[in-house]
Amino acid sequence: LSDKPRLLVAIPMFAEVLAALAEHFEVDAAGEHPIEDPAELARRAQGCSALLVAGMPRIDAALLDACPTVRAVCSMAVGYNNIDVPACTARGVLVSNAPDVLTETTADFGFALMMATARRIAESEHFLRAGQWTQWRYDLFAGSDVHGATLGILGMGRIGQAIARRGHLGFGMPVIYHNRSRLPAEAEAPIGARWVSKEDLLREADHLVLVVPYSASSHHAIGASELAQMKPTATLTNIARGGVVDDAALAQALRDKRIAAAGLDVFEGEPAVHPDLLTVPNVVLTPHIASASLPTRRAMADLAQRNLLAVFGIGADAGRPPTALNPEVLKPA
Ligand code: 8YV
Repeated sequence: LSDKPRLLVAIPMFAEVLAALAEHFEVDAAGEHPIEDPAELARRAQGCSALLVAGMPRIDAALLDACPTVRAVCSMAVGYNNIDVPACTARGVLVSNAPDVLTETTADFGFALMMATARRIAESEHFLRAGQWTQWRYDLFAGSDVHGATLGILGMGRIGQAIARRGHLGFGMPVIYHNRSRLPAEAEAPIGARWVSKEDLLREADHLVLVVPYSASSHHAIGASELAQMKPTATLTNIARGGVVDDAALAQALRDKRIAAAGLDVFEGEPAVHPDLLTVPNVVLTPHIASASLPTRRAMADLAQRNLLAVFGIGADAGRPPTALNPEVLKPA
Protein backbone atom coordinates (compact mmCIF):
# COMPACT_ATOMS: atom_id res chain seq x y z
CA LEU A 1 0.00 0.00 0.00
CA SER A 2 1.23 3.53 -0.79
CA ASP A 3 2.19 5.73 2.15
CA LYS A 4 1.26 8.84 0.18
CA PRO A 5 -1.76 10.77 1.45
CA ARG A 6 -4.93 10.15 -0.53
CA LEU A 7 -6.33 13.02 -2.57
CA LEU A 8 -9.75 13.14 -4.17
CA VAL A 9 -9.82 15.46 -7.19
CA ALA A 10 -13.57 16.00 -7.27
CA ILE A 11 -13.59 17.97 -10.54
CA PRO A 12 -12.30 17.45 -14.08
CA MET A 13 -8.63 18.46 -14.05
CA PHE A 14 -5.69 19.16 -16.38
CA ALA A 15 -3.83 15.90 -17.03
CA GLU A 16 -0.49 17.63 -16.32
CA VAL A 17 -1.71 18.79 -12.93
CA LEU A 18 -2.98 15.31 -12.07
CA ALA A 19 0.38 13.86 -13.09
CA ALA A 20 2.25 16.36 -10.91
CA LEU A 21 -0.07 15.66 -7.95
CA ALA A 22 0.44 11.91 -8.35
CA GLU A 23 4.10 12.38 -7.38
CA HIS A 24 3.00 13.29 -3.86
CA PHE A 25 -0.50 11.89 -3.46
CA GLU A 26 -2.41 8.75 -4.19
CA VAL A 27 -4.88 10.44 -6.52
CA ASP A 28 -8.50 9.48 -7.13
CA ALA A 29 -9.65 11.70 -10.02
CA ALA A 30 -13.27 12.44 -10.90
CA GLY A 31 -12.48 12.25 -14.59
CA GLU A 32 -14.90 13.88 -17.01
CA HIS A 33 -17.67 14.77 -14.55
CA PRO A 34 -17.48 16.68 -11.28
CA ILE A 35 -18.65 14.64 -8.29
CA GLU A 36 -21.64 16.67 -7.13
CA ASP A 37 -23.89 14.14 -5.42
CA PRO A 38 -23.26 14.40 -1.64
CA ALA A 39 -23.50 10.63 -1.04
CA GLU A 40 -21.12 9.89 -3.90
CA LEU A 41 -18.74 12.58 -2.67
CA ALA A 42 -18.77 11.17 0.87
CA ARG A 43 -18.14 7.67 -0.50
CA ARG A 44 -15.25 8.72 -2.73
CA ALA A 45 -13.71 10.92 -0.01
CA GLN A 46 -13.50 8.05 2.53
CA GLY A 47 -9.95 7.75 3.79
CA CYS A 48 -8.82 10.84 1.84
CA SER A 49 -6.57 13.44 3.43
CA ALA A 50 -7.44 16.19 0.96
CA LEU A 51 -10.03 17.30 -1.57
CA LEU A 52 -9.38 19.37 -4.68
CA VAL A 53 -12.57 21.20 -5.68
CA ALA A 54 -13.79 24.35 -7.45
CA GLY A 55 -16.99 26.41 -7.12
CA MET A 56 -18.62 23.04 -6.54
CA PRO A 57 -19.35 20.57 -4.96
CA ARG A 58 -20.85 21.62 -1.65
CA ILE A 59 -18.48 20.97 1.26
CA ASP A 60 -20.44 21.12 4.51
CA ALA A 61 -20.40 19.85 8.07
CA ALA A 62 -22.21 16.63 7.14
CA LEU A 63 -19.57 15.77 4.55
CA LEU A 64 -16.70 16.64 6.89
CA ASP A 65 -18.22 14.50 9.65
CA ALA A 66 -18.63 11.62 7.22
CA CYS A 67 -14.99 11.98 6.13
CA PRO A 68 -12.96 12.68 9.28
CA THR A 69 -9.61 11.96 7.60
CA VAL A 70 -9.88 15.08 5.40
CA ARG A 71 -7.36 17.73 6.50
CA ALA A 72 -7.50 20.12 3.55
CA VAL A 73 -10.02 21.38 1.02
CA CYS A 74 -8.29 23.28 -1.78
CA SER A 75 -10.41 25.06 -4.35
CA MET A 76 -9.50 26.40 -7.78
CA ALA A 77 -12.13 29.15 -7.52
CA VAL A 78 -12.02 32.56 -5.89
CA GLY A 79 -15.64 32.30 -4.69
CA TYR A 80 -16.03 29.79 -1.86
CA ASN A 81 -19.70 30.00 -1.00
CA ASN A 82 -19.89 26.23 -1.64
CA ILE A 83 -17.53 25.60 1.28
CA ASP A 84 -18.62 25.97 4.90
CA VAL A 85 -15.36 27.54 6.09
CA PRO A 86 -16.36 27.84 9.79
CA ALA A 87 -17.29 24.13 9.79
CA CYS A 88 -13.89 23.33 8.29
CA THR A 89 -12.08 25.53 10.81
CA ALA A 90 -13.95 23.92 13.70
CA ARG A 91 -12.65 20.53 12.52
CA GLY A 92 -9.10 21.72 11.83
CA VAL A 93 -9.54 21.44 8.06
CA LEU A 94 -7.51 23.93 6.04
CA VAL A 95 -9.41 25.67 3.23
CA SER A 96 -7.79 27.56 0.37
CA ASN A 97 -9.26 29.40 -2.61
CA ALA A 98 -7.67 30.74 -5.82
CA PRO A 99 -7.81 34.54 -5.90
CA ASP A 100 -5.76 37.07 -7.93
CA VAL A 101 -4.68 34.81 -10.79
CA LEU A 102 -8.14 35.13 -12.37
CA THR A 103 -8.81 38.81 -11.72
CA GLU A 104 -7.87 40.31 -15.10
CA THR A 105 -9.32 37.46 -17.18
CA THR A 106 -12.60 37.63 -15.30
CA ALA A 107 -12.71 41.41 -15.64
CA ASP A 108 -12.11 41.06 -19.41
CA PHE A 109 -15.08 38.75 -19.64
CA GLY A 110 -17.30 40.92 -17.46
CA PHE A 111 -16.55 43.87 -19.70
CA ALA A 112 -17.09 41.80 -22.85
CA LEU A 113 -20.41 40.49 -21.56
CA MET A 114 -21.51 44.00 -20.63
CA MET A 115 -20.57 45.23 -24.12
CA ALA A 116 -22.28 42.28 -25.82
CA THR A 117 -25.39 43.07 -23.79
CA ALA A 118 -25.38 46.81 -24.51
CA ARG A 119 -24.71 46.31 -28.22
CA ARG A 120 -27.04 43.30 -28.61
CA ILE A 121 -24.36 41.06 -30.12
CA ALA A 122 -25.91 37.68 -29.29
CA GLU A 123 -29.43 38.66 -30.34
CA SER A 124 -28.23 40.06 -33.67
CA GLU A 125 -26.07 37.01 -34.38
CA HIS A 126 -29.06 34.71 -33.89
CA PHE A 127 -31.03 36.91 -36.29
CA LEU A 128 -28.29 36.71 -38.92
CA ARG A 129 -27.84 32.93 -38.55
CA ALA A 130 -31.58 32.48 -38.89
CA GLY A 131 -31.39 34.14 -42.32
CA GLN A 132 -33.50 37.10 -41.23
CA TRP A 133 -31.08 39.83 -42.38
CA THR A 134 -32.65 41.05 -45.59
CA GLN A 135 -32.34 44.84 -45.46
CA TRP A 136 -30.78 47.89 -43.80
CA ARG A 137 -32.68 49.70 -41.09
CA TYR A 138 -31.56 52.71 -39.06
CA ASP A 139 -32.59 50.94 -35.86
CA LEU A 140 -31.47 47.41 -36.69
CA PHE A 141 -30.30 46.09 -33.30
CA ALA A 142 -29.57 49.62 -32.17
CA GLY A 143 -28.40 49.26 -28.59
CA SER A 144 -26.95 51.62 -26.04
CA ASP A 145 -23.47 53.16 -25.92
CA VAL A 146 -20.80 51.88 -23.60
CA HIS A 147 -18.23 54.68 -23.94
CA GLY A 148 -19.11 57.64 -21.78
CA ALA A 149 -22.03 55.84 -20.12
CA THR A 150 -22.17 55.47 -16.33
CA LEU A 151 -20.68 52.17 -15.19
CA GLY A 152 -22.17 50.86 -11.96
CA ILE A 153 -20.46 48.14 -9.97
CA LEU A 154 -21.98 46.22 -7.07
CA GLY A 155 -19.13 44.76 -5.02
CA MET A 156 -15.74 46.41 -5.36
CA GLY A 157 -13.14 43.77 -4.70
CA ARG A 158 -10.27 42.91 -6.99
CA ILE A 159 -12.44 42.00 -9.98
CA GLY A 160 -14.72 45.01 -9.52
CA GLN A 161 -11.72 47.33 -9.48
CA ALA A 162 -10.29 45.69 -12.62
CA ILE A 163 -13.60 46.28 -14.42
CA ALA A 164 -13.73 49.87 -13.18
CA ARG A 165 -10.22 50.46 -14.51
CA ARG A 166 -11.26 49.23 -17.95
CA GLY A 167 -14.31 51.45 -18.00
CA HIS A 168 -12.56 54.55 -16.70
CA LEU A 169 -9.29 54.38 -18.64
CA GLY A 170 -10.48 52.69 -21.81
CA PHE A 171 -14.02 53.91 -22.32
CA GLY A 172 -14.25 57.25 -20.50
CA MET A 173 -17.01 55.96 -18.24
CA PRO A 174 -17.92 57.66 -14.98
CA VAL A 175 -17.71 54.81 -12.42
CA ILE A 176 -19.99 54.51 -9.41
CA TYR A 177 -19.97 51.60 -7.00
CA HIS A 178 -21.62 50.27 -3.92
CA ASN A 179 -19.85 48.04 -1.45
CA ARG A 180 -20.08 47.49 2.30
CA SER A 181 -16.71 49.17 2.67
CA ARG A 182 -15.48 52.19 0.72
CA LEU A 183 -12.14 52.00 -1.03
CA PRO A 184 -9.52 54.42 0.27
CA ALA A 185 -9.36 57.60 -1.81
CA GLU A 186 -6.00 56.58 -3.28
CA ALA A 187 -7.59 53.40 -4.66
CA GLU A 188 -10.69 55.21 -5.98
CA ALA A 189 -8.83 57.99 -7.81
CA PRO A 190 -6.90 55.99 -10.45
CA ILE A 191 -10.02 54.09 -11.49
CA GLY A 192 -12.29 57.15 -11.31
CA ALA A 193 -14.63 55.38 -8.89
CA ARG A 194 -17.17 57.07 -6.61
CA TRP A 195 -18.97 55.26 -3.75
CA VAL A 196 -22.75 55.70 -3.77
CA SER A 197 -25.68 54.19 -1.86
CA LYS A 198 -27.25 51.09 -3.36
CA GLU A 199 -30.31 53.15 -4.28
CA ASP A 200 -28.21 55.69 -6.18
CA LEU A 201 -26.28 52.89 -7.87
CA LEU A 202 -29.52 51.38 -9.15
CA ARG A 203 -30.92 54.76 -10.21
CA GLU A 204 -27.82 56.19 -11.91
CA ALA A 205 -26.06 53.24 -13.59
CA ASP A 206 -26.38 52.83 -17.34
CA HIS A 207 -24.58 49.50 -17.14
CA LEU A 208 -24.68 47.70 -13.81
CA VAL A 209 -22.16 44.89 -13.28
CA LEU A 210 -22.45 42.51 -10.31
CA VAL A 211 -19.22 41.22 -8.78
CA VAL A 212 -20.25 40.79 -5.15
CA PRO A 213 -19.48 37.48 -3.36
CA TYR A 214 -22.51 35.32 -2.67
CA SER A 215 -23.66 35.09 0.94
CA ALA A 216 -26.89 35.28 2.90
CA SER A 217 -26.59 39.08 2.75
CA SER A 218 -26.18 39.23 -1.05
CA HIS A 219 -28.92 36.67 -1.76
CA HIS A 220 -31.32 38.25 -4.29
CA ALA A 221 -29.53 41.60 -3.94
CA ILE A 222 -31.17 42.28 -7.30
CA GLY A 223 -34.85 41.37 -7.29
CA ALA A 224 -38.06 42.89 -8.58
CA SER A 225 -37.91 46.04 -6.45
CA GLU A 226 -34.25 46.75 -7.35
CA LEU A 227 -34.93 46.16 -11.05
CA ALA A 228 -37.84 48.60 -10.82
CA GLN A 229 -35.45 51.32 -9.62
CA MET A 230 -33.12 50.95 -12.61
CA LYS A 231 -33.33 53.01 -15.79
CA PRO A 232 -35.46 51.38 -18.49
CA THR A 233 -32.45 51.81 -20.81
CA ALA A 234 -30.02 50.16 -18.37
CA THR A 235 -28.28 46.81 -18.70
CA LEU A 236 -27.44 44.34 -15.94
CA THR A 237 -24.45 41.98 -16.09
CA ASN A 238 -23.98 39.19 -13.53
CA ILE A 239 -20.56 37.53 -13.27
CA ALA A 240 -20.84 37.09 -9.48
CA ARG A 241 -22.96 34.09 -8.53
CA GLY A 242 -26.38 32.83 -9.34
CA GLY A 243 -28.52 33.71 -6.35
CA VAL A 244 -27.29 37.31 -6.25
CA VAL A 245 -30.05 37.91 -8.80
CA ASP A 246 -33.63 36.67 -8.53
CA ASP A 247 -33.66 35.06 -11.98
CA ALA A 248 -37.46 34.77 -12.19
CA ALA A 249 -37.87 38.48 -11.40
CA LEU A 250 -35.16 39.34 -13.91
CA ALA A 251 -36.81 37.32 -16.68
CA GLN A 252 -40.06 39.18 -15.99
CA ALA A 253 -38.31 42.57 -15.99
CA LEU A 254 -36.62 41.75 -19.31
CA ARG A 255 -39.89 40.61 -20.83
CA ASP A 256 -41.62 43.80 -19.66
CA LYS A 257 -38.63 45.91 -20.86
CA ARG A 258 -38.30 47.37 -17.38
CA ILE A 259 -34.58 47.22 -18.11
CA ALA A 260 -33.14 47.02 -21.63
CA ALA A 261 -31.08 43.85 -21.44
CA ALA A 262 -29.01 41.53 -19.27
CA GLY A 263 -25.83 39.50 -19.60
CA LEU A 264 -25.61 36.47 -17.34
CA ASP A 265 -22.69 34.12 -16.79
CA VAL A 266 -24.04 32.62 -13.55
CA PHE A 267 -27.44 31.27 -12.58
CA GLU A 268 -29.43 30.15 -9.57
CA GLY A 269 -29.25 26.34 -9.60
CA GLU A 270 -26.75 26.18 -12.50
CA PRO A 271 -26.11 24.33 -14.72
CA ALA A 272 -29.91 24.48 -14.89
CA VAL A 273 -31.12 27.85 -16.21
CA HIS A 274 -34.49 29.36 -15.35
CA PRO A 275 -36.67 28.45 -18.33
CA ASP A 276 -38.08 31.98 -18.62
CA LEU A 277 -34.57 33.33 -19.25
CA LEU A 278 -34.26 31.01 -22.23
CA THR A 279 -37.28 32.52 -23.91
CA VAL A 280 -36.57 36.25 -23.57
CA PRO A 281 -34.52 37.69 -26.44
CA ASN A 282 -32.78 40.56 -24.64
CA VAL A 283 -30.42 38.48 -22.56
CA VAL A 284 -26.95 37.12 -23.32
CA LEU A 285 -26.38 33.78 -21.59
CA THR A 286 -23.00 32.11 -21.05
CA PRO A 287 -22.17 28.93 -19.08
CA HIS A 288 -20.09 30.31 -16.15
CA ILE A 289 -16.94 30.92 -18.19
CA ALA A 290 -15.77 34.34 -16.98
CA SER A 291 -12.45 32.93 -15.73
CA ALA A 292 -12.13 30.48 -18.59
CA SER A 293 -9.06 31.40 -20.55
CA LEU A 294 -6.78 28.40 -20.71
CA PRO A 295 -3.79 30.14 -19.12
CA THR A 296 -5.94 31.43 -16.28
CA ARG A 297 -7.65 28.11 -15.61
CA ARG A 298 -4.21 26.54 -15.51
CA ALA A 299 -2.96 29.22 -13.11
CA MET A 300 -5.99 28.57 -10.87
CA ALA A 301 -5.28 24.84 -10.86
CA ASP A 302 -1.58 25.47 -10.16
CA LEU A 303 -2.45 27.72 -7.24
CA ALA A 304 -4.78 25.09 -5.79
CA GLN A 305 -1.94 22.59 -6.17
CA ARG A 306 0.54 24.90 -4.42
CA ASN A 307 -1.84 25.20 -1.50
CA LEU A 308 -2.29 21.43 -1.34
CA LEU A 309 1.43 20.71 -1.36
CA ALA A 310 2.04 23.39 1.26
CA VAL A 311 -0.50 21.86 3.67
CA PHE A 312 1.35 18.55 3.43
CA GLY A 313 4.71 20.21 4.01
CA ILE A 314 5.97 19.86 0.44
CA GLY A 315 7.78 22.43 -1.70
CA ALA A 316 8.71 26.08 -1.37
CA ASP A 317 5.53 27.04 0.52
CA ALA A 318 5.72 24.08 2.95
CA GLY A 319 3.53 24.80 5.96
CA ARG A 320 2.36 28.14 4.53
CA PRO A 321 -0.38 27.63 1.92
CA PRO A 322 -0.28 30.91 -0.04
CA THR A 323 -4.02 31.56 -0.24
CA ALA A 324 -5.41 29.82 2.85
CA LEU A 325 -8.75 31.12 4.10
CA ASN A 326 -8.26 29.77 7.62
CA PRO A 327 -4.47 29.60 8.10
CA GLU A 328 -5.05 29.52 11.87
CA VAL A 329 -5.83 25.80 11.67
CA LEU A 330 -2.16 25.10 10.84
CA LYS A 331 -0.81 27.07 13.79
CA PRO A 332 0.42 24.90 16.65
CA ALA A 333 -2.00 25.11 19.59
C1 8YV B 1 -14.77 29.21 -11.60
C2 8YV B 1 -15.62 31.18 -10.29
O1 8YV B 1 -14.85 28.92 -12.94
O2 8YV B 1 -13.54 31.45 -9.25
C3 8YV B 1 -14.76 31.49 -9.14
O3 8YV B 1 -15.30 31.81 -8.07
O4 8YV B 1 -16.79 31.35 -10.24
C4 8YV B 1 -15.02 30.66 -11.51
O5 8YV B 1 -13.80 31.28 -11.73
C5 8YV B 1 -15.63 28.22 -10.95
O6 8YV B 1 -15.94 28.47 -9.65
C6 8YV B 1 -14.97 26.86 -11.05
O7 8YV B 1 -13.62 26.92 -10.66
